[in-house]
Amino acid sequence: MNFQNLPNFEDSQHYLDIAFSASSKKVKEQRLKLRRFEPLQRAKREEVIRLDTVKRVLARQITKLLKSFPSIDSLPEFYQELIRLTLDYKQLKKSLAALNWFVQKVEGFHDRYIKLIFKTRDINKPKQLRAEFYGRVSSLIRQVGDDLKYLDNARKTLKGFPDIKDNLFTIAIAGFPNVGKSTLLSKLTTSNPDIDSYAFTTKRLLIGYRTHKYEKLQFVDTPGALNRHKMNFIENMAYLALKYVADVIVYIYDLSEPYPLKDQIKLYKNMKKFSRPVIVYVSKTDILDKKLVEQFKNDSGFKVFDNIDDLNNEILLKKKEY
Ligand SMILES: Nc1nc2c(ncn2[C@@H]2O[C@H](COP(=O)(O)OP(=O)(O)OP(=O)(O)O)[C@@H](O)[C@H]2O)c(=O)[nH]1
Ligand SMILES: [Mg+2]
Repeated sequence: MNFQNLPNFEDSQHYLDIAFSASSKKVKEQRLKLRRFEPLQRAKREEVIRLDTVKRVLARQITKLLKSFPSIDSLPEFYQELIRLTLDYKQLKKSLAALNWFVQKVEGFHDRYIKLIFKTRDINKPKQLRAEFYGRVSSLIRQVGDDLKYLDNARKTLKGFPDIKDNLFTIAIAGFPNVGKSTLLSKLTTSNPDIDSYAFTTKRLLIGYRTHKYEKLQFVDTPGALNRHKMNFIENMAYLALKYVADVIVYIYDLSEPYPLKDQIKLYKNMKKFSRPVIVYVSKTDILDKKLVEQFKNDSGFKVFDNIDDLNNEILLKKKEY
């Protein structure tokens, strides 16, 4: 899902200005035609044009915003949870409903005031009715001013969400900070992530792709330490990616132990809760004592991969089995 192109929600005055100026413009355009009518008819028709335009412009602008906003209940679970985590879900729904309410109210007032304009025999009345309608509309849109603000903030939050495709076979790369997750991502995909020698280099969910036999594979680098009780935002996001997006997990052991092996084993065991196949990979074997790697492979009790080609084949095998 890509939330990058959601349009801005402007403040209420912005929409009023657009609607009112469009209505003046429309009347100007029609002025010649309107001259054909006798004064009462002309006064009526002029105001009807204004009301129609204001209603149409407002309904179109606000409906466009509503349509551009993702329908939360039909989003993939990953995004629904992410929204629950980062936004006030109730407020979000309330604000969207408020904008819907606004459009309906404007349409209701429009119909009512059009009828009143048609009925009157007083030449001054159409203008008065139009002013009243404008007042009503201004007050209505002010009532949803906070909702527009809230939705614009929500839009900014959504913009920061990672663009994860929910229809691709997905491999999550997990492990402690600094073990080489991003390095592995760059080896397995065409992406070029930031890699550095300190822990917590990666500050967002990194996503990479590779095509195998015309089929795209999605790789997600899940940064952070996932064994903490109080997880920060990025760790929560990584957790949700493992829970909802991953089809296979590649768990990296780093035997140079930036984090003690026993903690790495504990985190590895924790991966079980996601009920996905977990492939184990040991990183940095180029700088590690060969004996240490062999010993780990023998003692660990599970299958361990230490080179990229074998790891790749195992991933493809898991995909086949999927
Ligand atoms: N020699 C060697 N160095 C590696 C290997 N993999 C990673 N490194 C180094 O280990 C450090 C951490 O690598 P990253 O790929 O940034 O590790 P990470 O798990 O993404 O780290 P965070 O994003 O901080 O969680 C970097 O200095 C890498 O160059 C490897 O296979 N061999
Ligand atoms: Mg990283």
